[in-house]
Amino acid sequence: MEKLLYEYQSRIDHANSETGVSSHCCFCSMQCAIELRVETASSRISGIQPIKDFPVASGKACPKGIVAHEHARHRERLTMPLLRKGGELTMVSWEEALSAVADRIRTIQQRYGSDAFAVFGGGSLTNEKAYLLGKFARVALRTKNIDYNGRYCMSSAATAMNKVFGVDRGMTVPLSDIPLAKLILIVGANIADCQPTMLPYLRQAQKNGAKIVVVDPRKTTTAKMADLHVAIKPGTDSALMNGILHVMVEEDLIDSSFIAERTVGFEEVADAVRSYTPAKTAQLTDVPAEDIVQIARWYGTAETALLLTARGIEQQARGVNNVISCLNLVLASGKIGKPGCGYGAVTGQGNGQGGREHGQKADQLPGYRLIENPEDRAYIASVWGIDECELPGKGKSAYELFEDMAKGEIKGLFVLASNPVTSSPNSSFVKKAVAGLDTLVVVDLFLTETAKMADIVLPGSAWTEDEGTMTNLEGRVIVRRAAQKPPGQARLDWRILADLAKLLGKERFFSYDSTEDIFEELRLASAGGKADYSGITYSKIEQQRGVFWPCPSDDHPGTERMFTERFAHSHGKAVFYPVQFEPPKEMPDEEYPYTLTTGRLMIHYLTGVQTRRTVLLNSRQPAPYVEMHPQTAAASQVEDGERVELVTRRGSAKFKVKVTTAIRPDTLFVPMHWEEEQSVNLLTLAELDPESRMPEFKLCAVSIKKINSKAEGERTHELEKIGLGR
Ligand SMILES: Nc1nc2c(c(=O)[nH]1)N[C@H]1C(S)=C(S)[C@@H](COP(=O)(O)OP(=O)(O)OC[C@H]3O[C@@H](n4cnc5c(=O)[nH]c(N)nc54)[C@H](O)[C@@H]3O)O[C@H]1N2
Ligand SMILES: Nc1nc2c(c(=O)[nH]1)N[C@H]1C(S)=C(S)[C@@H](COP(=O)(O)OP(=O)(O)OC[C@H]3O[C@@H](n4cnc5c(=O)[nH]c(N)nc54)[C@H](O)[C@@H]3O)O[C@H]1N2
Ligand code: SF4
Ligand SMILES: [Mo]
Repeated sequence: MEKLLYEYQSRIDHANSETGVSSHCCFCSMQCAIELRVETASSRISGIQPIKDFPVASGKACPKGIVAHEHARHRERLTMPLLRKGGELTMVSWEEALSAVADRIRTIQQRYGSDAFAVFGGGSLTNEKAYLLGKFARVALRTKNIDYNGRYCMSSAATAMNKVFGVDRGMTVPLSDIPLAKLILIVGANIADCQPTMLPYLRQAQKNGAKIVVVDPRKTTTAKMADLHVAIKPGTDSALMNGILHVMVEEDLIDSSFIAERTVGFEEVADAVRSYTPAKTAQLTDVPAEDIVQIARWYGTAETALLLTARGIEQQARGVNNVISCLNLVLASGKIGKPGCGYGAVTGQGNGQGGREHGQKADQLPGYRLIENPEDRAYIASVWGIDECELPGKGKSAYELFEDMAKGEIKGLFVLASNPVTSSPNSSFVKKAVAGLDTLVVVDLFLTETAKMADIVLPGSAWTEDEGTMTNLEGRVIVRRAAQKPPGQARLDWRILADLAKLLGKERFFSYDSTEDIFEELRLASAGGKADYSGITYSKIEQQRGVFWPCPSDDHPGTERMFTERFAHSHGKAVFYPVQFEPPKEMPDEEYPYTLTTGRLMIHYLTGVQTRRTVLLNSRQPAPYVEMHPQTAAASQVEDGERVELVTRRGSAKFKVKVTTAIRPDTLFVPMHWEEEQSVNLLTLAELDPESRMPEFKLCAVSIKKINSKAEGERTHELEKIGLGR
C-alpha cells in the first residue's frame, strides 16, 4: 500500500519560468502539504509535488493528491452562470443570474417567511467560506435553516465528544503521537484507503512495538495490516465496547485514580456493562469471546493507547451511543491527555474539522458557540453589528431540511459545495423534495446531479483558485495560497456571497477586500469560544507550519494535545454515559436477508464529481460494484462480474458483483462515488440518530435479485466498457 504513496521530488523548472505555490490537497482531512507547479506566463498548473518539510505527511501524497489539480481545469468546468429558461439551463450574465437569485429569495421570503429559504454548505469549504456562509444565512437571509454535508459525516462523533469531553476536536492528539502508542484500536475506519498518508504513522507505531486492532465487517487494506482484525456483525459495536469494558472492570484493568480525579459517572457505566459477559457479547457481535478478552487485556495493559473511530460506527442511527461506548473505554483506561494516548474521530473532508466550527451547522455560531445560548448570541451579534433579536434560532438538520421541502415548508434552497441529491440517504425521496422547490440555486464547479435540477447555477471557485485556511484532522489550521484565477467567468465563492448580500441590501455586513479580511473577522468571532482561533494569523500559520486550536492569544503557541490537565466542561471533568446496545433499525429478514453497508474506495472521492473527471483515477475504477462473499454469491446463484439488482425498501439499483472473502457472508458493500442510477443512496435508510440527526448510511436490509434478461446484461456491459456504467 505504501508503494502507492508519492514521495517528494523537486521538479520545479525555474529556467522555464515555473513558480511553486504552496497549498494543501483538496481532498481528505490529512491536508497534505503540496506545491503547485505553475507556468508563470499561462498560470497553467503543470503538476503537483508534495512538500517535504511539512509535518503532516512528510513529503508524501496519495494518488488522488498528486493529480488533484486536474479536475480544476476539466473541460466540463462551469464557466458561466446558468438560468433555467423555458425548461433549459441557459448561459446568462452574472448580473442577470444574481438578480434572479435575489428576486426569488425576496419573493419566497415575503410570501412564506424568512425560514422558507434554506442554505446547504459543505466541509470542503475553507474556514473563511464556511464562516461567511453561516453569516450569509443569518444576516443576509435571516433564515434559521442552514446545515451542511458534515451532518452526514462528523455529527455523531461531534455530539459524543461534546457530551463526554465538553468539546469536539476530532483528534485529541497530533499525528506525531501515533508512533508513541503501544496499542491502536481502530473501529469502523478504513485509514489505508481514506487517509493513505496516515499509514506510515501506523507502520512506525508497529515498528516501535505497537499492536493494531481493527474492528470492521470487511477485511479492508487497513484490517490487513492489523495484528488482530475482528469482522464484527455490522451495527453491534456498542455491544463490543461494553463487552471489552466488562472484561477490563472484571480483571481490574481500569485506571481508578484517573476515574476518580478526572471523570464523573463511572459507576453507572460499570453497572451498564455488567451483563456484557464475553459469551453474551460474542453472541451479539459475532466476535469470538477470546478476541474480546484479548482486546481488553491489550488495551487495558498497554502503556499507551489510541482509539480511533470513523464513519463505520458513526453513520448509524445510534452513532452517538456507538462513539460514547468507545469513549467510555478511553476514560476508564485513563489513556487520554498524555503522550501516545487519546481518541480520534478521524475527520473526513478536507475541512471537515474547521467546517464544523464556524457556523454552517443549524445549531451553531462561529467558534463552536451555540445559537441558543443567550451570551453566545449577544457576542456574535456584537461582532456582526446587528441586534441580538435579529439572529434567527436553531434550524433543521440536513436530512430534515429535505423533509421540510417535501412538506412544502421550505420553498427555496441555496447549495454551496455539496451534491446532496446524490449524497443524502434515501435519495429518490430527496430528489423528489428538491424537484418540488420553487427555487434551487447551486454554486459548484460542475453540473452535478444536484446542479442539473437547479433553476440557477453559479460557477464557483476551485481549491487552486481560492486562498484561505483549512483545519485538518489534527485540529491544525493551515493556509492554502491561490495559484490561478477562476476560468472564464467563474467567480470566487466568497465574492459570490458578498455580491448577493449586496443585492439583498446587506452590503455593509459583507464588505471584505480579501479572504484574510474575512479571517480577521473570524478570529474575533471565535475569540473566547471553544474553537478559539483568535491567536492565529496567516503569517503565524506559515511560520509554525500550522497552528493547533485552541489558540487564544497572539503569544499562545496553539494546543497540540488536548485535555492534559482538564476537560472542557465547566467542572473540568469528563463525563461517562452508560450505553445499552440497541439493534439496527432495519434487521435482515426473509424478504431482505442481508445487511448493506456503504463507504469508500481509495481512488475516488465522495460523490465522485471531481475524481470521476480525473482520467488517471477514473480509469482505475470507472464503475461501482457490490462486494459479496463467495457463499452469498453461491446462495444467490451469481458469479463474479455478473450484474445483480440490489433491492431495499427504498428502491433498487444494479451493480456488478465482486466476489471476495474480505467481507462477511451476511453483509454487502457498495462504494458511494457515483451519481444518478449508480448511486447507492437510492437504497440507503434515512433513519436518524435522535441526538446528532446522522442518518443510518452504514446499515439497511437488502436483497439480491439476479438479472435474468440477457439483453440488459449486455447493454450495461457495453456501457461499462466505455466507462459509463449504467
Ligand atoms: N479515498 C477516499 N478518501 C476519503 C473519502 C473518499 O470519498 N475517498 N472521503 C473522506 C470523508 S468525507 C470521510 S467521512 C472519510 C470516511 O472514512 P471512513 O469512515 O474510514 O470510510 P468508510 O469507507 O465510509 O467506512 C469505514 C469502514 O466502516 C466499515 N463499517 C461499516 N459498517 C460498520 C459497522 O457496523 N461497524 C464497524 N466497526 N465498521 C463498519 C466499512 O466496512 C468501512 O471499511 O474518508 C475521507 N477520505
Ligand atoms: N451511502 C453513503 N452516502 C454518504 C456517505 C457514506 O458513507 N455512504 N458519506 C457521507 C459523507 S461522510 C459526506 S462528507 C457526504 C459528502 O457528500 P457531498 O457533499 O455531496 O460531497 P461531494 O461529492 O464532495 O460534493 C461536493 C461538491 O462541491 C464541489 N466543490 C468542491 N469544492 C468546492 C469549492 O471550493 N467551491 C465550490 N463552489 N464547489 C466546490 C464539488 O465539485 C462537488 O460537486 O456524503 C455522505 N453520503
Ligand atoms: S487525498 Fe488525503 S492523503 Fe491523499 S494527498 Fe490528498 S490530503 Fe493527502
Ligand atoms: Mo465525510
